[in-house]
Amino acid sequence: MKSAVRRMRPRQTLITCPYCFTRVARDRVAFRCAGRAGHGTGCDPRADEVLGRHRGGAAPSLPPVFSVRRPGRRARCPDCGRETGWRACPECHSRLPAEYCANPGKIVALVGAKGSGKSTYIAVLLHELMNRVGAELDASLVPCDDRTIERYRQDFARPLYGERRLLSATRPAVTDLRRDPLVYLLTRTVRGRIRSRTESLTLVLFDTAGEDLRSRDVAELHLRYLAAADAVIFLVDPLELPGARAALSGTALARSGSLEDDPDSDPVNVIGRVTELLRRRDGGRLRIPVAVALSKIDALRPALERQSALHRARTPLGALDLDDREAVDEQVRALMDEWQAGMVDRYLRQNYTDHAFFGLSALGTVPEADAVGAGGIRPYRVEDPLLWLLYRFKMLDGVRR
Ligand SMILES: Nc1nc2c(ncn2[C@@H]2O[C@H](COP(=O)(O)OP(=O)(O)OP(=O)(O)O)[C@@H](O)[C@H]2O)c(=O)[nH]1
Ligand SMILES: [Zn+2]
Ligand SMILES: [Zn+2]
Repeated sequence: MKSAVRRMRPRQTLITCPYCFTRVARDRVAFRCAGRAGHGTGCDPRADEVLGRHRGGAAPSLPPVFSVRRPGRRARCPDCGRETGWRACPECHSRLPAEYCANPGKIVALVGAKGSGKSTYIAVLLHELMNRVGAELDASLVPCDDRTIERYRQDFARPLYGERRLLSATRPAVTDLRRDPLVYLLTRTVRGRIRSRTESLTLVLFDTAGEDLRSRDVAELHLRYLAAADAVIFLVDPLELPGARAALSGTALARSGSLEDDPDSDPVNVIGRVTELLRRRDGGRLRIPVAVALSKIDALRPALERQSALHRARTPLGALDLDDREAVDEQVRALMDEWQAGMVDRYLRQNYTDHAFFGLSALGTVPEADAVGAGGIRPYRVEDPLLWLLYRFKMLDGVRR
């Protein structure tokens, strides 16, 4: 009897708010009154201090948030009696999208040192998921809220794809008023032998700069973000690995090592800090999959051997090509060794049960002064870490050729 009860209350009864990363029990999900919209008889908007505090700006003016005893898809406002389907996080009052509540999915955290290419990577990855890779995987990528739509357009798509300008440096999140993460739901129909099922991955992209994670003054939000993560992608800029500089020439060499004396740009420091924070929730080796991706691999390609897996394009199979995956992993590991960065691998092996190496380029070529190269944006293997994670989460098949 007991076990039956337990089976009926799976872990799914907790939803992680993708904005403040608080774990919320399903029966604590709050609602926001629909207000007067198109009706004329709802509650008046008022300053929502809770939401304002969370976002770090002025309190927005919105109808009130309320809780009910047994929250379903809709609830009646106790003040005005009007029905609403607008669900909200009880902690931060952010809207919880219906599709997210139905299928909370996995949270993927993206972390990288200063200048490692996070913003550019996010912009290009999202663009690829909406276009080429989305089509290949038969997956849809849906932004979960209006701020995500707006931020993507304004901060990422317009400058990079519209104006072909390189993205400017992100300010540390602590001082950033627009510290809302970008929240997307990546949904795939996975064909099973008996029936198909829909699986979702919540991509919560919160461009965490390495300096946000210095152990003493870590912001509460970053802690919760990492504590909620089901997977981590570390972006490592190979141009900041001292050993890799020998392989560079021309513009790439001129652009490398610019942050040499800045400990925040050291990938090993960033990986160490994140691991320390993750340890606060788990002892022993950490079980979440970790993808370590060398960004800006374009700068190194001239120096790589011709037969290197990093010269090949991935064949679009709609599945993870396991042979290709192993070849790239091996190649990047070997490169790291050659660059005296082999300790990254050893450190990860000691601390995580599952990690893999990747090499990618968001831009495809070394950029000119502050513009995208003449050939435009030609991303290379940007989707690889995500495909691997989808495979790990059983949302994508693995094939051998
Ligand atoms: N060669 C090459 N350079 C890149 C690539 N992506 C980004 N860069 C360069 O790296 C610089 C930093 O990129 P950002 O995307 O701003 O890096 P970030 O990690 O968001 O930086 P912070 O916001 O300072 O933490 C850019 O100005 C580009 O010049 C790439 O794919 N190839
Ligand atoms: Zn919240
Ligand atoms: Zn009301």
